Amino acid sequence: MIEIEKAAQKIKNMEVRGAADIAKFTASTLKEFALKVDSDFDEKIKRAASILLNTRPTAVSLFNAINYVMSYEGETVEEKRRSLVERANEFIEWVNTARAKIGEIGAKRIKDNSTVLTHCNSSAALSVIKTAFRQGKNIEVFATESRPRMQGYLTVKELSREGIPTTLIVDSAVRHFINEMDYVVVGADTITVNGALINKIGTSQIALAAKEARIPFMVAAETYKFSPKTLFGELVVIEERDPSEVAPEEILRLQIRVKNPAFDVTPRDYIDLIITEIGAIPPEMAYLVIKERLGYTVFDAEELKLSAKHFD
Ligand code: RUB
Repeated sequence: MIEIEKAAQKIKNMEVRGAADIAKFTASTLKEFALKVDSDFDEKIKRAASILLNTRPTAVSLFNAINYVMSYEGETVEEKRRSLVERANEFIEWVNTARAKIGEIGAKRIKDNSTVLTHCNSSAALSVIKTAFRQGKNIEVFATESRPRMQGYLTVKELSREGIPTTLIVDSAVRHFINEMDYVVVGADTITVNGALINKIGTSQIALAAKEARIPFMVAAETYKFSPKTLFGELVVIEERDPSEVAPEEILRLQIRVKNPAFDVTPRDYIDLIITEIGAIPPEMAYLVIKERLGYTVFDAEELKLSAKHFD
């Protein structure tokens, strides 16, 4: 179990981060682990899944990845192993192909000679931007720092490697620049059944500024970012991270509270379009994705518990 603990630590300390990469890394960690298990297969895999699930609470991609891989079948250890490995490979393939497809679909929405604002570091959002640029569109990007973990630095590095003209701004400068933007494109950690977006803290303020300025606000989200759990009434847990990420020791020593929520909720009214690998949809269609694509309906509450029980 030591390699599982190590993998879990990588997710917790954000060495592996971003909803898609967390999901993919988890599927591949479970697969590697399954290849080594020789006895008590179900029990050991369940323990491993549970450790991985308890790393970060907000991105439903982690839950969906584990649920997908854990729905393996078979009687013997060999059969179970083969089935699990196959499912893990399928999930990894899903992550890779969806990202590219989102790029293709989303790029069609980006016009030539336009400026795009993005927040944090989303592989799906960057796939849209990079695809549009590679198609020869003349585009420019504004990227926020995304305090406190500065994922914006990763974004500007990636964009500058690509040769895309990029401007880095502090998070609080968004409204100052919003009228110079043509689009906002961000990623997603979770999309709820009512079409709300959960993404990096600050996303909802950007959506508010975009709405006020009538700038289209688009979300790039693979269908495994849609939450079946919200269909059964569960609220999305917003991860609260350590205050030390926000303030230095001299401030933390004062008699004050420091709050550090990692994500926030953008209501669906602020979202123009969600770009998924199966099409560009309005947020109102979230339930259909959960039903048709992920296979859950309101009648499946028991079934959800059943599959979740694998790693409770
Ligand atoms: C990352 C973040 C990203 C989404 C989508 O937060 O909020 O916008 O996860 O990313 P953190 P992707 O850095 O705290 O993990 O499109 O790559 O899945």
